Amino acid sequence: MKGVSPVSAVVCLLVLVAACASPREPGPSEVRVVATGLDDPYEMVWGPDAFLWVTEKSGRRVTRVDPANGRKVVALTVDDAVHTTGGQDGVLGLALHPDLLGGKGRDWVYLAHTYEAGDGRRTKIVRYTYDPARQVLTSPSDVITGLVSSVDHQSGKLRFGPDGRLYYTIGDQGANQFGLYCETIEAQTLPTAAQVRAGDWSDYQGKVLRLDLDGSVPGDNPEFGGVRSHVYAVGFRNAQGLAFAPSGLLYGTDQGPKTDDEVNLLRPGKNYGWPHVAGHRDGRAYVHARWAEAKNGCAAETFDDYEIPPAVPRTEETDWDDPAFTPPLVTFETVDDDFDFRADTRCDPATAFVCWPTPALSSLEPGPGGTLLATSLKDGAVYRIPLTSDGEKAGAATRIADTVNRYRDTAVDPTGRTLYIATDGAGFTRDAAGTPTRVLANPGTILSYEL
Ligand SMILES: [Ca+2]
Ligand SMILES: [Ca+2]
Repeated sequence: MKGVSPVSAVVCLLVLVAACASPREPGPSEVRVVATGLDDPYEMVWGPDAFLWVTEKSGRRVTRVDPANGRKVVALTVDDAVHTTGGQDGVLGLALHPDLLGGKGRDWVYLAHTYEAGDGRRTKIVRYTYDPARQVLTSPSDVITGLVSSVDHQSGKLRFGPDGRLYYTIGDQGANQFGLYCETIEAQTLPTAAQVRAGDWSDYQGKVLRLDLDGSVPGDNPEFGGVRSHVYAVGFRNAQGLAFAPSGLLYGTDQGPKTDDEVNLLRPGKNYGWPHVAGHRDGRAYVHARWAEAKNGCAAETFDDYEIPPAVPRTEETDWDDPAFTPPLVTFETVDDDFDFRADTRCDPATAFVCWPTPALSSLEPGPGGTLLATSLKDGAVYRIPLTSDGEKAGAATRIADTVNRYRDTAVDPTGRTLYIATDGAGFTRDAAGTPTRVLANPGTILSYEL
């Protein structure tokens, strides 16, 4: 377990470095191992059977875990799911119908996963029926198919809303950076009426979607540009957190490019800014470099995380405005324009992203006492975010449950006292000193922590 020495606490006070911005809470609770041997658990939900229902992204399974003893029962192997080694695709979001095991004939479980379509990889959402006698998921029925997919920024979180609709986050697919730097970010691109009529969902990336349970477009979905589609809100980069609070308000996280991870209050018809804006529209430490529009063609340019070549057009945050723009409730690690992203010499070019200040928020869960709980991939920590009583504002986050792991998702038991945390199987995180490491304390594990 990580701890904060008095010396480092004093150093934090003195220099107020970004990593110290969220004070750690004292407390007697410790992190315990519940179950091991999971292949990149991605989404974890507390079920009415008092089991944790877990998707395994690379394992291409849905596994039920008994939190009392860690026993694992495979409910489904997704034969047509595909996963790229090291990629963000695979078996992703899971949502349970509220009538599951309620004796109403609606023992339904919704699952999102990547699959091989004729013309490349896509994502679909499928409804399965749970057979409690055999403890397996059967009778797959497609809800929606043909959603975009790539190796990066899938987001892929699925929720059953209090309004009886499905909500799904779909990321910007990792466009405009790293190996995909010549792809254009389509998070602001709106589907046309002709596309909706044709069932063409190819412009849904970088959005939050809202679907009827049969996959159709709800009649009360918002219109964007005069067109009603599955799109509920636009302008996201990698929205891996999605949570309905008991109030019915919907919250989500987004991962910033190097700064400005976000917690957002999600409302229909709103624009959350990406890629024009990261965090607030404040012109701090982010400009949008449009690599695909490079003067001599994108391929003529070499991608660089820090220097934008003169031939690559750029847009400042303040160059863009939209009345629907909705700033985040909270940002994590907003830094100033002169922040040196290369200053941390503990990272090399291959691990630079680990040293950039953002925590890489990876999930969101309602916590006790009107809080939200967000996991971090780069910190192996859960951030506890207090909300105001009306849910419209949030206070400063505090860190709990620190370990050297990549935290992927959480679930809370019905008492609200025990928090379960699922960890990635591999990848980089930061150790207690903030140094990048790929030695994870508990890879592919479900941990518990008493709140
Ligand atoms: Ca945003
Ligand atoms: Ca900003």
